Amino acid sequence: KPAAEWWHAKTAYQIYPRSFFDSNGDGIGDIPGITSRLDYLHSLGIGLIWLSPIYKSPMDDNGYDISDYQDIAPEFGTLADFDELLAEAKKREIGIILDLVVNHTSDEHPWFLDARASKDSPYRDFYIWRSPNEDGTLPNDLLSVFGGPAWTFEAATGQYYFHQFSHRQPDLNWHNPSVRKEIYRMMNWWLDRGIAGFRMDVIDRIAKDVDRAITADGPCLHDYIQEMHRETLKDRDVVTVGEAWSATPGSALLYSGAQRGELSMVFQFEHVLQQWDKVYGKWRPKPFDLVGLKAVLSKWQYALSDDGWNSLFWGNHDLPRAVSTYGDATGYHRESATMLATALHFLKGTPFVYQGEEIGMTNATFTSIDQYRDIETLNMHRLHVEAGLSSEEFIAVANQNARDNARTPMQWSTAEHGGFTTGVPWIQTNPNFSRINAAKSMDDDRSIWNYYRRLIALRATHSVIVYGTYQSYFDQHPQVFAYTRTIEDQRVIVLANFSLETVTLPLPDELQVEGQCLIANYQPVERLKETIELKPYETLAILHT
Ligand code: TEU
Ligand code: CA
Repeated sequence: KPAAEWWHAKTAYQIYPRSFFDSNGDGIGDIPGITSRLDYLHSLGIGLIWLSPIYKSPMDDNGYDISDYQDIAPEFGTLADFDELLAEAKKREIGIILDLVVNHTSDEHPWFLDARASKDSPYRDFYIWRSPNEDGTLPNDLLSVFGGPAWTFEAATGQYYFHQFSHRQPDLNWHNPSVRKEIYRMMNWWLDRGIAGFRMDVIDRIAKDVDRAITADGPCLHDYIQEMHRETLKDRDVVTVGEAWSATPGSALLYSGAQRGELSMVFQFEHVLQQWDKVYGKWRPKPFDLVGLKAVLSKWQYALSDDGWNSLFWGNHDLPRAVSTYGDATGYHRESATMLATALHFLKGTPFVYQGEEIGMTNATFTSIDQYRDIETLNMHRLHVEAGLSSEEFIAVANQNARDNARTPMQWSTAEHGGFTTGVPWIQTNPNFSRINAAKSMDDDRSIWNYYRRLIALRATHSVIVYGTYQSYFDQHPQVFAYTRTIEDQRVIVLANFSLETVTLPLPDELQVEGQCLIANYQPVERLKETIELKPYETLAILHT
């Protein structure tokens, strides 16, 4: 059993700064805006904030393209604003973790500006350069995640540089010890400032071996993470989350095993990938499959039960809104949003709430490509249209899975633009803000927001939710997710109906118990008999002692 850590019982909240709160009317969310909303997060019970990138950046990928790791983007504020945010968060016992984006820099980073100018630059080997093949073709056929080749030609020096994302995000060469040294120095600079840790962007892709066409999970990956740990994290009481789309339960134990000296946990995406087409990914929707989803969730609960640690999330800034994806954003909005929260927050691991999820924000309903802002979506739109798809057909899919679904402004109130800005927002606010907004949700005791607040408080006060052993039930049931968490003489039973039908569920003897209803989104239930009838999206958790 892993030793208890301060962050085990915390609930985390992800802020996408650009869309959270605009303090000065320029239409872009900013750091003073976040500071002004700390009381909101504190009253929700949040103990940890993950801030998406706030560093200086030309914003080709909304800050995931960094041109100065030790400065703040002027549209977000200043270092003084950041220090104030940190201090104010600390007063409320909220730790702040920063996004560490070190697989690549911006093409405007001084290292790259110098490297691209000459083959003799001292920074040339900070990046990955290859000459064209003899017949003039690209070094190989590796592709960028955002579409098109992963190689861009640099005429000044006659070579290609490698980029797994946009051509404005050149990949760093982690096999160069000077690169690693610079990164560790920069990490220590932030850690000394008092941050609570890092979320590490595409950490599974840093140790690529391009000549063998290896991108994720490359050779030396875990050596580098262990070195990073020795040079920066060791002897500091911080929390780290590595983003790893390639993670399996096996590799997650390497990343997060207690004796490994690597990370606290990873974001793994098997539950997301399970829903995507094997070949076409998210651009070809698949019908929702609860049995498959449960199999993935259970697999991870069992695999990391004795060592390692899970992160728990339905959404983030790259994924569509949870209630639109797994629930019913119209007819059963409150019921399905609270059901999803329950199903996730009683699992073992650290829950991450993505901004707006706590009020049930839904996908955007854009009708024209001009309304989209995301580089990935704009690139994919161009490529799909070139390949013969109509713009309307593409937008129908983008409305389900594009990243901008999660990036529309946070809906604070019924004021214009949802109270996010007094100016013109950088991306359109979802017009449903008059119905779905924080002010209204905080006011109503039965709201999604108040339900999240109760859930988060339960985790903080019940060690069975933090450490209890997981056991799933009804694995083949196509509508209900059911599991228990057990520690010593305490057992929590969680039932969640993922469908808009009423389900009659016969219960096995061991679940026919009486207890305290911890939470429920219809009527509280204290006693489970031979059968239970679960209404559409009904959920409940009972503590039996
Ligand atoms: O995301 C990694 C990543 O692979 C995503 O781009 C994801 O695959 C894609 O959205 C699915 O279609 C991280 C960041 O979270 C993302 O915002 C950045 O764009 C990306 O890295 C590059 O830094
Ligand atoms: Ca602003």
